[in-house]
This record gives sequence, C-alpha cells and structure tokens, in this order.
Amino acid sequence: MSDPTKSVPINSSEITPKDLYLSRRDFLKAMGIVTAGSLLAACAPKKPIQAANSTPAGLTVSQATDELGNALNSYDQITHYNNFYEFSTGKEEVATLSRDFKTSPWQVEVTGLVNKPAIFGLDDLTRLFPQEERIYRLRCVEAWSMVIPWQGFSLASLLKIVEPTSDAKYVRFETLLDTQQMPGANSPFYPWPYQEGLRLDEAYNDLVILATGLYGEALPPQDGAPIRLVVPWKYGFKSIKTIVKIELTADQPATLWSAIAPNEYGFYANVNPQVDHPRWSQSTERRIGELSRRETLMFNGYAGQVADLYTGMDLAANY
Ligand SMILES: Nc1nc2c(c(=O)[nH]1)N[C@H]1C(S)=C(S)[C@@H](COP(=O)(O)O)O[C@H]1N2
Ligand SMILES: [Mo]
Repeated sequence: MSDPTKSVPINSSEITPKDLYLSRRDFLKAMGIVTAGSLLAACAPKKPIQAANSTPAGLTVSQATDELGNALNSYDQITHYNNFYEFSTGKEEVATLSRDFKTSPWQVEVTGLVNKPAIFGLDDLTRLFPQEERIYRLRCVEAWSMVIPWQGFSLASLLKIVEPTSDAKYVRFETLLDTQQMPGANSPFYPWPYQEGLRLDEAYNDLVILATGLYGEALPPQDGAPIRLVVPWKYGFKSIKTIVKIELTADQPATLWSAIAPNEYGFYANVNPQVDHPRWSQSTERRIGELSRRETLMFNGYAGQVADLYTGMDLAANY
C-alpha cells in the first residue's frame, strides 16, 4: 500500500483507480484535480431561483423548467411518490420506510472486463467528477412521469477511468441488498439484488448520469441515495438506485424486471409510445401533479440525442 501523502503524480493520467480508492481529500487537492473552490463553483446553480412550491426552504435550481418548457415537479412530489421495491411496493410509503437508511460509508465497485478495476469511495467519486445539474423527465413504465432536477456526473467519465477492455459490450449495475435495512427486500417474489444493464454505447451517451443529488441537496434515500443511475430516454426501471457494483460484461446482463416478466420488460426499455406494454397503452402518460394526460414522446423526448444508437434495430422486437 503506497502512502498517498508521499505520492505526487504529475498529471491526472497517472492516477490509478487504486490511488483513488486509497486517496483522501487532501491528496486529491494536492494533485490539483479538485479544490474546494472549484467544487463549490461546479455545484452552484448559475442563476439560483427558488424551487417550486412545497419544497423545503432554501432549495434552489438553475432553471424552472426542462428544455421543453415543462415545469419541474416539486421536491415533495419527487420524494413522496417513489418506486423502490427494496423498501416497499407502496409508492407513498417508501419515504418513511427508507428514512434511516445508512448511506455512509459507501463504496462502488467497478469490475469485470476492465483494465483497472477499482473500488471507489463515494467521496472520491463526487470529488473527482464535476457535479452538474441535469433536468430530466423520468417516465415510469406505469405511465406516469415527473420532471426532476438532478445533480450528478456522466457515467462515461467513470467508465473511461477504469478502461473497459475490447471484449466489454455491456454494463451491469447492482443495488445494495440489505434485508435488515430494506424491509421489502425480504419478499420472495423478486430475484434480488435489483440489477439493470445498458449496452456499452448507450452507457457512454452523454445523457446518462450517476446522480448523487436533487434540487441541490444530497439524494434522499427514497430516490436512490447515495448514488443512482439516470437514463432519461428509457423507462424509469432502468434508472437503478443505491448502486454498489458496476460490472463490464461481454454478454447482455440479466435484469430484475426482465427475469420476472420478459414479455413485459425488455432489456432496451426505450420509451416508445408505439410499443404498448402487454397490459396497457404507452401512448400517453400522467405527469404527476397534472389533471389531463400528455402524449408520450418517442425516446421520452430525447430522440435527437439517442435515436442513432438504434439505427437498423427493430424497436418492436427489441422493446
Ligand atoms: N434498486 C431499485 N432501483 C429502482 C427501482 C427499484 O424498485 N429498486 N424502481 C425503478 C422504477 S420502476 C422507477 S420508475 C424509478 C423511480 O425513481 P424515483 O422514485 O426516484 O422517481 O426507480 C427505478 N429504480
Ligand atoms: Mo417505474
């Protein structure tokens, strides 16, 4: 084990993931990667505005709408209507049941087909990668949606650091399984742990983030603290919460939902108003807080950034 205080790498390309795991805040600071000042600047909203109604005082975001002009959902809506089956299948009780969930210390193992497997402490991740605000729509397969101001960093920046090998074709994500803290995870009806996956080129798309906050605050447990995936052009179940492991694989990974019902929840799970769920239409959605339904947009409105990923694919077969 090297002493991080004695090691003084010359530039960031010499930093190995092992160093990151061993590192402390001062070490990173000394290397000039992150300074307290730059971190604050990166996190600070550019034009702070007061958040929507029924949010705790002091929450700020840089925009009141997403890029399509849709109003943000309130902090209260985002944190009291949650799908997180490890706690409960009841959306309105996840907040209460997850209140005391322990998110520190936390580590994320990045492993599999990579040259530099590593275990990152959460602090290392948030200090290494600039945290930025991303306002995204989240569209659940159950045909409701919200507009959520996340803070996070691009998944691609983390993947690049571990150097996927040429055999790596997919990324597999795994949620913590702790039946003591997560009452719902005692249910025998689900093949725990929750797992999800992306094709590697999807994972590198700039829209994909690992989120660590929302509305300028640390992520609350019900939304996947301390770190969760957000893939805004796919149904919400792809956006796996409370991640402990990321594995690069050659083969398409199993996912919890496709293991339970492969005909209902495919691997791709792209938001597609033309492909109905076997039990209901996906052509419209209910925005939480609104009375009338909205038309669901292809790729959840992100077609311009992601349609190229699926050129030549039959999206009805690859749902
Ligand atoms: N580990 C885990 N991740 C999960 C889920 C879950 O049950 N367990 N539910 C998914 C579903 S179906 C949706 S719609 C979103 C909901 O995210 P939110 O509660 O932050 O809005 O989380 C996804 N991530
Ligand atoms: Mo969902």
